Formats: sequence, C-alpha cells, structure tokens
Amino acid sequence: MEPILEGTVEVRSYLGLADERTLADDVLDGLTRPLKELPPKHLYDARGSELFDAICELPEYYQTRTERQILRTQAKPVVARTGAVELVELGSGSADKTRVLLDAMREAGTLRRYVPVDVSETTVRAAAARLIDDYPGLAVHGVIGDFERHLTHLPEPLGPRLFAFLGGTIGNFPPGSRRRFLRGLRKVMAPGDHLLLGTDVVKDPHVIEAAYDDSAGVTAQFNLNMLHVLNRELGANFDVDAFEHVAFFDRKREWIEMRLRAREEQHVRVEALNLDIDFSAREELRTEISAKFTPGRLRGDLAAAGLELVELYADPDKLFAVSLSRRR
Ligand code: AVJ
Repeated sequence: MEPILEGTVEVRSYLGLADERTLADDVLDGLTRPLKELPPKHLYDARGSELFDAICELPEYYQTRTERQILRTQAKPVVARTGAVELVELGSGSADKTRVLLDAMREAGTLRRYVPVDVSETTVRAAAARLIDDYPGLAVHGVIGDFERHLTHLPEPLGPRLFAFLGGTIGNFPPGSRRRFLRGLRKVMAPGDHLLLGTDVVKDPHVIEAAYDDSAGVTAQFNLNMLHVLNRELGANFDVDAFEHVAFFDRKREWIEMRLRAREEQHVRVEALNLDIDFSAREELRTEISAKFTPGRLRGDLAAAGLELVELYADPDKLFAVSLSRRR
C-alpha cells in the first residue's frame, strides 16, 4: 500500500513572562491619564472572544461576511498572481477565512505550509488539528507570539509566501503604530512575497456606527466585558452596570471609537495595583479605535512602509476592501 502523506504540526511559543504583566501595566498607564484609555486586546478573554464571534454574525456588522465574499471571488486570482506555496496568517484565530485561501492554493497545486501567528496557543493548536485532517500533506508551523514583536521567528520560507492580515484588525493601530507595524512586516518579507490586507472602508458614518452599536446590544456587552476582565484579573470593583457603551465615528480622523461612559460619578479600587481611580459623571474610557480606509490612506500607509499596491479588491457595494501588495 502507498503510504499516506501525513500532515505535520509544529508549534513554537515566544511569549515569555515579560508578556504577562501587560494588563496591569496598561491599567496603570491608561487609567491614570486625563483621557482614560485601555488597548482593545484586553477585550478578548474567553467571553469576549465569544461575543466577538457573535458580532461577526450580526446584520449590522458587515465586515466579516463582506470580506469572506471578497476572498471567495478573488482567492483564485490572488494565488495565481503570487504563486504562493505558503500562507502566513497574522492573528489567525479560528482560521475560518483561511480555508478560502488554502483551498485556492490546493487547487493551484502549490500549497505546502500554513504558518499561523497568534497569541493563543489553544486556538492555534485546535485550528492546526482540523486543518491537517482536511488538507492531507499540509505542514502547519504555528508561531505563538505577538505579531508586533515575534515576526522574526517565522520559519525559513519554502518558496513565495502570501502574508495575510484579515478582518480589518490593522485599523486598531493608531496611525504611527500602523506604519511601524507595516514596516516590521516589510522587513521580514522576501522579494516575491505578497501581503493580503483586509481594511474597512470609509463610508456613511451611520452605517459604520450601526456596526459598532448594534440593536441587539452585543457590541455593548463586548465592550463592557472589559470591566469584567479588570474585576477578575486585577481584583477591581467596577460596577459594570454603572457604565454605558458609546460608539462614534470621528469624521476627521476617519476612525470609529468605542468608549465606556460612567453614568454617574464612580470610585473604583484596583486591588492588585493598590490603585484608586475616579470617574466623574459622564467621563469616558476609550477601549478601541478602528480606522477606516480610503484608497489614498491605504496607499500612503503602504508606501511609508516600502510596500506597493498590486491590486485592490472590493465588494460591489464598496463596504470593505482587501488589498494585495508587495515590496517596492
Ligand atoms: C476585530 C478589530 C476588526 O474593529 O471591527 C468589532 C473589533 N470592535 N466590534 C473591529 C470590533 C467592535 C473589530 N476588529
């Protein structure tokens, strides 16, 4: 009998002890400022990740299904154009949309390896186990780490690579960090590698605001969940019901902001940090920015990082964009 090619899974973690203090550091930095702020990564504990998955199914949240639709129609030309043998996915999560790309690579006969880069080892291992079952012979090399710092640990390329950063997550970076991130990415890309980047598009502010303040209140729960995280992880005593979810599109900066607004004056104790925080009535804590893009903003960011746009794919309603770029 012919031996059946077996997929291989290798997972390496680069997260160290130094990474575990970030919530405490971020709270100490962010909640003692005149304009209170916490980074959006703390929205994603187990409950937060569940709520985010629910958001992706909401009628108002057009991003996920629109991006999937764009990928379905464009995966084949992308693969033909890049000749990629390897898919390097940043912030891979459950690797759902990944399959559309892997399918196209398999069909083209080029698929050899999938390299998910993600902070969650459990998520990467679960996705890897499912993928090697469904793609016989596929090698999966997981890199557990932060894609702002651990991209230098990618395995030696097997050939032309397709880097994918989907979902519009790049919008979470403020403009300076966004360019720094893209520059870091450009640095680890070899000539012949391509980047497939998902970005939400600037449009009618009402459409954007509805996507971040849905009628079922799921996004509100997702946002408020950050206070539960602080209560649990740092022994804080936020009265979660005393805060309300706020989402608004900043037309000048072309990004949406999520905030938590104190309904009335609040005094909060953060036991683990021996810290007391006061909120005045209606004071807000910013929990996320999510930048929206015009073609100009996209080109500018790519150019600043030494990347050039090869193709810009959109859905017929121009709700979302997926761009393909390469080293200039
Ligand atoms: C996962 C960062 C792309 O900004 O749209 C969804 C997160 N926040 N609803 C986004 C999010 C509120 C999402 N990203």
